[in-house]
This record gives sequence, structure tokens and C-alpha cells, in this order.
Amino acid sequence: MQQYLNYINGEWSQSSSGKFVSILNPANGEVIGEVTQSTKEDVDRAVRAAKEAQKSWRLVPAPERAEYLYKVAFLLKERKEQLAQLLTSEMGKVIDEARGEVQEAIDMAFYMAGEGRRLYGDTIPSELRNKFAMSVRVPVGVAGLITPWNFPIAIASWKSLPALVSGNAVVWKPATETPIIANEFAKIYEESGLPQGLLNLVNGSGSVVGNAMVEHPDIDLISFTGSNEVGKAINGRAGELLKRTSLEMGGKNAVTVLEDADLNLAVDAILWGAFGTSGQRCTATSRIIVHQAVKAELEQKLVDRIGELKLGNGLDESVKVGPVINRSSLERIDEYVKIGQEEGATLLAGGHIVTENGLASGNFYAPTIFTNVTSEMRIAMEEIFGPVLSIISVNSLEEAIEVNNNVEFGLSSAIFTADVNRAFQAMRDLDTGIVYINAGTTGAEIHLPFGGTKGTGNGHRDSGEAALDVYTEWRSVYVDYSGKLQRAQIDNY
Ligand code: UN1
Repeated sequence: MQQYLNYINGEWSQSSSGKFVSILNPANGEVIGEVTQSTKEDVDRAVRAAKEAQKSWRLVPAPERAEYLYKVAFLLKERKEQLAQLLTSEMGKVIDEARGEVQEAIDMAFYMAGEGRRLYGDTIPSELRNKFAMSVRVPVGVAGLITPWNFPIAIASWKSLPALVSGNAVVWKPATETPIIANEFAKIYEESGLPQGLLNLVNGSGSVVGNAMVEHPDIDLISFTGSNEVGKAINGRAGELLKRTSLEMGGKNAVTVLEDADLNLAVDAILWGAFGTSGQRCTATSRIIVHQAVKAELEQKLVDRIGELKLGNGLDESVKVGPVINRSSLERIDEYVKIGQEEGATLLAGGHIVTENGLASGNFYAPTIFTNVTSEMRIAMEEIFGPVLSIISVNSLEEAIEVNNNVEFGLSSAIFTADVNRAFQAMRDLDTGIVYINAGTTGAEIHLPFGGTKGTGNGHRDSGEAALDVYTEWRSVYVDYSGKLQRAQIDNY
């Protein structure tokens, strides 16, 4: 049985607990390895290594730091197919999407390597004569990263690469469900020659390792992507400790379809956005807000095409929808479907666990569509994180925007319309961090800010230049070359 270990201070080691847990393939329930279960002591060791390594790393010129990132980028690129296969076996997403996810990590590595020659600050005129003012970015110190299983390598890249290029050291806890891909990513960092102690991988259960990270006085920031419940708990405790946090949590993303939309295009986007990754994206489409005039036609088109979504093991290239991550997730999804039925929504398709065609040993849920959903129903308000779509009908753009915004989350939204004026109005009024016009709710690109409003996060962004604001402090620098005391706000007035 292949064992997956921690990577601390440049060495692969087992946790002091001596305990391992099995890693299961969600498509068939097979055990594909076991992973070490870390303790607070392991976290302490990783933080000590990170703190020590960061002392000299912050002094390495950023363009030189970036050279390691370029190596990481090329190694990821070389191993794209192998990583994608592992990702599918461990997490379940279909192979095409796994390739896409690895590509996202490659893109991020090249992009953040480029930041090594930017990391721009500003020069700003001083209000005093013969005085120069500027702002520079300095690293925060030791970054604690807690990453999810649904995008186990892409999101790890979104966080570790900007952290490292801007001069921080990293202590990384990957999701309990996806240690294999984390192991491969850490190996790539090792092969890049990155000095030891800068990237530390600590595997284990969320509460033990995560709590130890949040509590640790030498972890200066926590960047987290995952559930709302955990995010809020981190925020509460980190707030008390005055520790910086960047939190990326849920979504309840909607596609609005107006009466002048290209319905075939909208259907393509909805099927991909709702059922790709079996609905397990923060950006997944989970609501359709459709104009009453085209509701019946849109529903018919969705029902006609839902049969195209072949379920199965994602390694089979013809499969369109893979399993969900584990049994408890499967049961939770089924529970939501029952809630939808009790709330009076009409089931148009799916609505059950799939056990036929040899799929019983995996975690398969049939792509599910509810219609006649109202915006107050729980299935329309709560994040299900599975292949369940709710159709709500409206009579105007204004009403659509109201429904779109009437949820606690604000990650992504989309609108299909041929009217440029209404498209721009929607762009202004849809209260989400990401808005798509005539495209579905997924597919964010790594060089733009990624994140959301309201309950989705705490105002920070992953990806793009905005990510640097998580991993750096602004330092304002004044250089007075007048040779005399100049009292700001006094001597110049
Ligand atoms: C996520 O689900 O947390 O925009 C990330 C997208 C992907 C990233 C999703 N590029 O759907």
C-alpha cells in the first residue's frame, strides 16, 4: 500500500501520531493509498522550518525567487497528463476537467513567476519639497494554506505561488480527501530546487491540523478555501488573534435567461456549469432564473439533452459526469432532493443515487433538475455542492436581479441576453464577484481576481494581481532629502 507522508523542512516524514487513513477512489470505492495523520507537533515542526527558511528567502530578489516558479511551471507542464490521471482517480472529476485543472495550475505558475519582475508598488508625490514617497510590498511571513478537495491542485497553486514569489514561507494543509495530488505538487516544488523549509506539507484531518495552524503564533496569515462553516470558525478565532485571513467559501450561482437569449447556447452553458465536476465547484450553476416567456422551451431543451450526460469513471473519455467525493456527500445531496420535493418543487430529471451499470460501488448521483422553485425554498438558498439545479421563473430583468441577489452568497452569476443595454445593467447590478455575459458561471481565468461578495468570503481575492494583497503588507516609505526637519501638515501650510 502506497503511503503518503508529510514534507517538512525538505524531508519526507511520517507524522508523530503513527496513524494513517485510507484514501478512496470515489468512482469505485477502491483504496488507492493511505495518508499520514498529523498532530499539533507536526504543525509546530513545519512552522519552525518555515519561519527559519523565510528569514533568508525574503532577502532573495523577487526575480530570483521567480526562477523556482518557472521550474515549477515547466514541471507541471511536463507532467500534465500524469497529474490529471491521478487527480481523476483520487477526486473523481472527468479526465478532461482534470487536465483543465492542471492547466490552471500551470497558468498560475507562469503568471506568478512573471510577478517576480513586477510586484509593483507606487511612487507618490510627497506634499513636502525635496521629499520622496513610495509604497512597497513586503512579505507577511509564514502563510498557512488550507485547500479543498474539489480543485486540489489549482487552488493550492492559487495560494502557494503568490505566497512564495512575494517572499513568504508556506505551511500547507491539503484536504483530507486529496493527499495524492498534494504529494505530487510538493514533489514538484522539491524538484524545482526550492530551498528547504519554504514549502511544508502537513497532511491530516482538518480540525487537528487546521486548528493548530490557526492557533499557531508564528503563522501570520491563513488562506482558506472550503465550507462556510469552517470558514466562519477560522474567521472567528483568527479575528481574536488579529491574524490575517483570506477566506473563499460558498456559492449559489445563478444563470439568468432572458426572453431574447440564444436558448441553445444557454442550455450548453447550463449543462456544463451545473453538472460539470458533478456540481462540486464553488462556481457551479445551481439556479436558473428564466423569463416566464421562454421557461417551457428552456425546460424542454434541458430535459431533451440531459441524457447526453453519461455517468461513470472519469478516466473513461466518453464519461461526462463523474462521482461525487464521498458517501456522506452523496447522502447529503439526496437529502436536499427530498427537501426540494417536500417544499413542493417539481422534479424534471434525476433525483436519485445511481446504482445501475456497475456504478453502485461509486458515489454517483443522477443529474437533477427541479422546476417551479421559488426563491425562498431551501434548495434555492443553500449550497448543495452536487448536481442539483433549480429553475425559478421571473417576469423581468429587475426581478431576475433581485432573485439572483437574494442569497447569502455572491460568487458568480451569468446572464444570457442579446440586448447590450440589459447586459451592462446586469453587470452593474448582479451582486457577485464574478459576472458572465452570454457564458456560464464557471471558467474563471487565473489572471483575474477570483472571489465573491457577502457570505462567499471576507473581501479578499485569490488569483490575479489582487492575490498579492493577501500575501504582502504595504510599507509606505518616505525619503527626505531636504537636509532639514520638515514637519508634515505644518511647514507646508
Ligand atoms: C472552485 O470551485 O472553487 O471558475 C474553483 C472555475 C474554475 C475554478 C473553480 N476555474 O470554475
